[in-house]
Amino acid sequence: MSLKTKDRDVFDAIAREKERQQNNLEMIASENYTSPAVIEAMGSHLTDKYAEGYPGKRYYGGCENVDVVETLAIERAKKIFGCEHVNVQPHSGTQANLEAYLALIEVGDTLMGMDLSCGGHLSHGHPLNFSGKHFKIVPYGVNRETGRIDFDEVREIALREKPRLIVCGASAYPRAIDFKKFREIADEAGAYLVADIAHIAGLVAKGCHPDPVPYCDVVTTTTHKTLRGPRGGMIMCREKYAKDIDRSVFPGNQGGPLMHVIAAKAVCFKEVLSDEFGEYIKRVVSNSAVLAETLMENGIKLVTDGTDNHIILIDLRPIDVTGKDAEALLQRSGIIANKNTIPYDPQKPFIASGIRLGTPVLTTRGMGADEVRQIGQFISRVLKDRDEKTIAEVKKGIMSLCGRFPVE
Ligand code: DSN
Repeated sequence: MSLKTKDRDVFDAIAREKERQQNNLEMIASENYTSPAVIEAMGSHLTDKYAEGYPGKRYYGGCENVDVVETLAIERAKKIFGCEHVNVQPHSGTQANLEAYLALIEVGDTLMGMDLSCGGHLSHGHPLNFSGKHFKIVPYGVNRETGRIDFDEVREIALREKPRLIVCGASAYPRAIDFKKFREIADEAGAYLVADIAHIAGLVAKGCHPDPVPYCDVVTTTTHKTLRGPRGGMIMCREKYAKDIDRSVFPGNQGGPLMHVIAAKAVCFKEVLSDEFGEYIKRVVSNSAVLAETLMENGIKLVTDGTDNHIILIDLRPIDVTGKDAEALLQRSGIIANKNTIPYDPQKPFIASGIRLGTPVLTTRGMGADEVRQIGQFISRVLKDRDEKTIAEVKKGIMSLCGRFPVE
């Protein structure tokens, strides 16, 4: 029986979500629209299968087909990132981080990560997250004036606190991350180095961001952001950590892997290996640069005064509007974004003084520099004017753009 016949409520909510995606500009930097092939793999019978263990070494019978998809995912990921070992089973990026930490260090050890309010991630040491509860956290931030990572400060903290593990990577940092510098500091401090490339994985895959693999003991990522795959995580590491990583994932922190998601990861990785994806990701970055330039030309202040990647972080304080209000104004105009703290934000995270924007979805829809310039002008008008006439005009313009770029 079809979903439509069996459960009209869920069917309708899914249909409305598709319409919402079509009729709005999705600019949340961590989101993307997957291909029909990725969605087909995710919605397959592989969801039915228990497959605890790894290809060829399972605790259940009947794993011959899931072994094929997991092996494909692993081999393709290795080819993309040039890494020695890959585990494609983590259910999420946070889980991948937990598994990476516990493969290398013990509960109670000192872990150094970027403060969430400066662009880091909950799983890099936030007090309410497992990372902050189970490890002694030493945070590092960014320079107050430049908004950029200050390596002198990172080094000073690392040498003083001697963390056993440093995690680098961010979820709201618009600049390139210098993994080589982090490696030098980790070596001086005697720490393991883990890079969380959840946001920039697609850029790393195609050489549009410095490569962490040569410098890090372990690299974690999600697969659903710039990689444009299914919602999930992945861990890459040097061969010498392979057994510890695999044990930390299963049986350490997970049971049965989500084989339908792993199949979709394999499909995503095949897409990433294509030249077409290379063109896509270059355009994500060039669109982000055009958007940053347009916003700044229109008097909008950006943290770090620009971007090197797919992320733009607006500092709203000079135009005297909060992140919460800006998010609502943009949503009424047909632009979906998220309020975000800016470094050393005077506001609480639920109000925030920033808006984070990203170009992955616009680019997936086929938009280029001309459209992004127009969108930058729309955003600037909404944020500065904040009146009904502007919102109505911009909404009309956005609807017309959305009509020209249908979602696959
Ligand atoms: N929530 C994700 C983001 O928006 O960046 C990180 O997990």
